[in-house]
Amino acid sequence: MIEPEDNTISDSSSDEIPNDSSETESIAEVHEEASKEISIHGGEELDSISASEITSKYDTVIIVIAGPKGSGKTTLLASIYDSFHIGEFANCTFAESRTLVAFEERSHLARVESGIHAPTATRTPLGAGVQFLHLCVRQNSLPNNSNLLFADMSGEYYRMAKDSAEDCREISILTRADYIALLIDCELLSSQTTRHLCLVDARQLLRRCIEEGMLKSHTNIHILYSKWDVVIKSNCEKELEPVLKDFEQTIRTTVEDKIADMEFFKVAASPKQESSLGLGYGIDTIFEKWVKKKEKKIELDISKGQKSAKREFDRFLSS
Ligand SMILES: Nc1nc2c(ncn2[C@@H]2O[C@H](COP(=O)(O)OP(=O)(O)OP(=O)(O)O)[C@@H](O)[C@H]2O)c(=O)[nH]1
Ligand SMILES: [Mg+2]
Repeated sequence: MIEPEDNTISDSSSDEIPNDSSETESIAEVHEEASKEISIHGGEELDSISASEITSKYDTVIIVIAGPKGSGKTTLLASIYDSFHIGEFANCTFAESRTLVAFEERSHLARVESGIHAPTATRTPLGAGVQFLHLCVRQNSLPNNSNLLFADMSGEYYRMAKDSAEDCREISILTRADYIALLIDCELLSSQTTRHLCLVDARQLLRRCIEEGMLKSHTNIHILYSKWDVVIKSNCEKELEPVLKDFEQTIRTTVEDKIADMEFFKVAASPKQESSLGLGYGIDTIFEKWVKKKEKKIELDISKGQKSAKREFDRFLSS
């Protein structure tokens, strides 16, 4: 079972509130002070409460980055951030981010990692729960800014959700996602030994999400074949073609009528130096789709469910 996240101050200490009213009052004051602090953004990842401050103020696109351990989720986020450093990206310009430190950290680690080949350097720990990264951009053709919230989580969640209905239901943010970007690791896809299993795992996760009601009619699923440079290097593009065609047909049949849309992309957030693919290959196309204004605004008002909900996620999702 997924361990509960490190809950907010009000949640984690609620059991300890004594009956004495004066003491209760002083604890309440401390809590109030603490929640004020939460809304002062230090640039780190947002928890669900701080994330919902954004979603309640702005029309926000929620993108869940999902995929097995090491499939490149964190590197993908780093690559988006880095692209805005260079300048205009996907017909957008950077406006602001409340999680600059978190982006900077990922970007730094991704750079270090690609340089020294230390595969564990950027691993997102399971204990970190789901972390939200915020990005506000201006799409060049539109007058208003677009707010995006990315949910980054450890690949362990993916495995647990795939294997257990209960754990799958606990990733409640899936039900609110406008986009679920599901990464399929081409390192696994390129090898005959791991290819079958990695596709079966992805299918199994989606089936589980359907069974547990985690995919909604507003959900868009983007399947990202990550590290596409590895496929090119392994010279197995032709060999993979029918395999992927078959995989895509099968999952379309499984989920397409339950969700808004499903698309497939070949990407390489951080291709190895010898690759002919550019940095962030294919990411601009996807990002442009994410930024596009949603047709339907989803209000996330945490206050209504805050008292009864036990977990941060649940409070985030109460509306
Ligand atoms: N060749 C290649 N390697 C990549 C690419 N993107 C990421 N990687 C490498 O894949 C490894 C894992 O990347 P992460 O971004 O940490 O993966 P993750 O999905 O966040 O992993 P967890 O947080 O453990 O679930 C790192 O060594 C990256 O350098 C890519 O486009 N091409
Ligand atoms: Mg990660």
